[in-house]
Amino acid sequence: MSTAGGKPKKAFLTGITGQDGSYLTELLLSKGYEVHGLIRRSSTFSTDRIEHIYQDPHIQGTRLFLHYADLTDGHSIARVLEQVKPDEVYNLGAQSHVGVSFINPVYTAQTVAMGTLNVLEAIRNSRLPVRYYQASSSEMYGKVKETPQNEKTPFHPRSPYSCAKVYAFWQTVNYREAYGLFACNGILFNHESPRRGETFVTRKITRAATRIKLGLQEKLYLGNLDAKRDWGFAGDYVRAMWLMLQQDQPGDYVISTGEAHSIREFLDEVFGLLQLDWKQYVAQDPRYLRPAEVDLLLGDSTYARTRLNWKPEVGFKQLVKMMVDADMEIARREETLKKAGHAVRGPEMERGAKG
Ligand code: NAP
Ligand code: G4F
Repeated sequence: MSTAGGKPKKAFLTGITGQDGSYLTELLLSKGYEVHGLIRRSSTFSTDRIEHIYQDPHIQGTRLFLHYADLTDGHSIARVLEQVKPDEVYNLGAQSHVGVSFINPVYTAQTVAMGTLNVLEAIRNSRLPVRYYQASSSEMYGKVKETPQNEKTPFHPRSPYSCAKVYAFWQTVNYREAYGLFACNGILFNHESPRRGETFVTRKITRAATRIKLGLQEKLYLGNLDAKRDWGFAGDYVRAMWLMLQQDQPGDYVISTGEAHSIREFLDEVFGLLQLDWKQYVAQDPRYLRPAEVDLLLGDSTYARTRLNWKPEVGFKQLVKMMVDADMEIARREETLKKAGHAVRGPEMERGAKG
């Protein structure tokens, strides 16, 4: 069990309701932590990804606590921090969709850049001996200067999202250098899972392909199919976050698989598992093209593998199968509802929004 002064360690997470927040919560609870998470007020529940943990009678109200606050409201962050007095803070909250950041650049900067500064300031003013993790991104490499990308590769951000992440990266380094904060940047390459948001390309594809297989959807509309990404499994990546905060010294680490695939290859793999030819179902919609694209991301995580003794456990084909299997279960449930005469909402309903 992870303890501080004989008591269970306390972690505070922003973004607990997101993909990574849910996996990190499971990991921290398995290590004996008391976990505190920030949630935003919304008119519908946003806690689907952590509902199974929250409802566990051994955890609810004793080891997992949720607090209303918002990254754009520094006072709310400071209040929660003073109340919780955590040992570790994981700043995962963000408007994390690159495509949407071109539509809402100011809000994206408010959550990603100013939100990070709000968390760092709250920590500094609290004078608590906190260890801090910043969710930095491979998107910062953008128009890449070298391949593969490592901790020394210069950044060239290509979207409002990645410009804001570069700001947050350097503020994290600055608080380490200026105030001696134990602050780490995890420069994480794309990581996916059955809990991935449905408007990111991998999940959009696995949701659509499984629905197409069952006759619930006819077409899948996508943008640029030539981009390549280094896709890993989110469950592996949250382990790296935790490991960074357990070291003697803070640092910045690239976390990646070291293998890149194009969107076309991802489509081949997904539709192949379902014995379908994706070319019959996929069409291009210019609304999903971005004003500036990131063509290739491929990470070199040698430093993390040696210093943290970290490596990914789940490979590309295994990840795709995991996502297809999980989405096939959802599609089957939708099929049953449809047969019973209920309206089912598929990702196609979201075509009005960019994804
Ligand atoms: P995600 O699923 O989109 O989750 C984002 C989280 O941020 C959600 O919990 C969301 O809350 C919260 N959030 C958004 N705006 C907020 C605000 N104004 N105040 C407080 N919370 C807010 O993202 P993810 O994939 O788990 O990624 C976690 C972090 O890692 C993000 O910072 C992302 O930018 C970064 N990252 C992700 C990847 C990746 O491939 N997944 C790679 C590199 C870096 P609601 O549920 O209420 O919307
Ligand atoms: O799945 P994506 O939206 O992920 P993207 O832009 O790489 O960003 C994700 O990974 C980053 C780490 O590198 C994170 F920091 C960030 O928060 C997020 O989690 O798009 C991947 C690629 C892009 O090249 C995009 O243009 O897929 C292409 N794509 C093609 N059609 C599409 C679509 N992306 C989306 N979302 N929707 C499409 O229809």
